[in-house]
Amino acid sequence: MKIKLLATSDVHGYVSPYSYSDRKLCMQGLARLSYHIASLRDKHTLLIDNGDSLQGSSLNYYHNLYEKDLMQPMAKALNYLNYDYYNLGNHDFNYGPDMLHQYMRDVNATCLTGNAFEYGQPLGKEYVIHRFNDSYSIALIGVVTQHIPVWESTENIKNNTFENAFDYVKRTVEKIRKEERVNGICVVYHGGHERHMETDEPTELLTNENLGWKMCHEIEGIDVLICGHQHRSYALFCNGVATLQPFENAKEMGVIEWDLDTQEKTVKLIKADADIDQDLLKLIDEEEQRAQHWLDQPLGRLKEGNLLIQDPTEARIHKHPLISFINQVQLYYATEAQLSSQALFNESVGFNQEITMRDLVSTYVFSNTMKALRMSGKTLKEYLEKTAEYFDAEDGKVVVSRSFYDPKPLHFNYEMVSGLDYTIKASNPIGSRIVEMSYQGKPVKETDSFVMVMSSYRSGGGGEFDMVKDCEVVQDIQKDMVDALAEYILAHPILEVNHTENIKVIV
Ligand SMILES: [Mn+2]
Repeated sequence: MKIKLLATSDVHGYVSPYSYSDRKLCMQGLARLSYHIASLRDKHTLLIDNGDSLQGSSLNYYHNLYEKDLMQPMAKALNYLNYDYYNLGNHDFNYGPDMLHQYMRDVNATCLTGNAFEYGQPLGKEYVIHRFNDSYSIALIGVVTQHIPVWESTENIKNNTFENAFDYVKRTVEKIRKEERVNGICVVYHGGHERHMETDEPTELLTNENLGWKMCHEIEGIDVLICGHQHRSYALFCNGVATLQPFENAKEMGVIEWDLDTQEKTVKLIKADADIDQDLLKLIDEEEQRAQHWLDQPLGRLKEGNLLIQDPTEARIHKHPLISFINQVQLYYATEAQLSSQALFNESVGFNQEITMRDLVSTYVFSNTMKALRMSGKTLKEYLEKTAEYFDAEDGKVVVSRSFYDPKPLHFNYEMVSGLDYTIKASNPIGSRIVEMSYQGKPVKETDSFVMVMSSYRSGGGGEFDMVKDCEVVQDIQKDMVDALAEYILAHPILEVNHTENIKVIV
């Protein structure tokens, strides 16, 4: 028997193919995968979503904020497309347990997530045996990266525990091989590969956030591994295991063709380039229209000029006034902090002179809250040394270090601190690039003490900023950054930006 597995991952609320920043038509969204699904599907096909559905697009954002009692648009879309199984991703925990439970109730597909527990009970199935007929079946195991507590606010996951995904899969595969008779095992993992598939070299710090490579190499009996979480795009064999990761926002779908008799498999990705399924768009149209209307409401006005990003690299080398402005807003909420740290995200658009919600959601593209941490001058220096890794020197010029765009863009990991003067010398070795650092005109000493506000993602050590994750939390500001920005702008209808050129980046 020949079966097919169709897989999406990290869809992040993208049903519609239109960009929320500029309304342009893009190659993304479930509505542009729908006809691909229909043409590939037969009675031996399973359609699987691998998590990170609830957070992301403006449609989701609007829904989660204002219409959370209605059915989640992503649940409507998954049901319309008749998904068979779904997994949970780390971002599905961003809006707390009520939202997650409502989503899980609304989605008709079966939840696979076995290594995420609530009050000790798994949120999904331990594993599933999917029977195609009396003779043919496969086992499905769903897992999510156990790193969720690194990023998630404690309030949202206070009743949850997460088992190491590798340990869970190893144990469960062994159990299935002992107790069940199946034609194969498919692992659906909201996590990715931590090493290069050809050279076996690490592609990131090996923190156990992603364990796909290890699963392929150290667990006997996995036939297929569907990955996600990293927002990467690949389809290949890793140590004989058919594995893939479809790109974010439903830009791609993974297709695995699997002959259960010969165990031959093919693995590929297809692009979201089909005609738009208008019936699917109609299903979410009312909510989409309300979200679009809300996006265009002006909130306030900049006194002078705009804060649009023309050249993102320039905007990082010479801290852009947009970053000064976001730092100013963070310091407004973090009343105990002297310093504020902020990154310019990949593809952030910036603000027009008349600022709308559309400007905010296309600039602050993550769902973060803020934390103000107490740290020593020594820790602050380590923090700046970490962020200074973003640059390199080449032919007498400052350039972006390769690891920040290959294998995937990580520009959001370059932090710019306001409230402090410092100089980064890009040609110095990593770890000794901060050549000047002063606060209110005085050089910073290791024993000095500061309070710095930053995103909840960063304060948890995200992006390998391990030096801050154990710092004392002085203020935990449980406000989504887009809300924080909107509230600040509404309270200050004519906005002045306190911009200083406090960061020098030199060769
Ligand atoms: Mn994701």
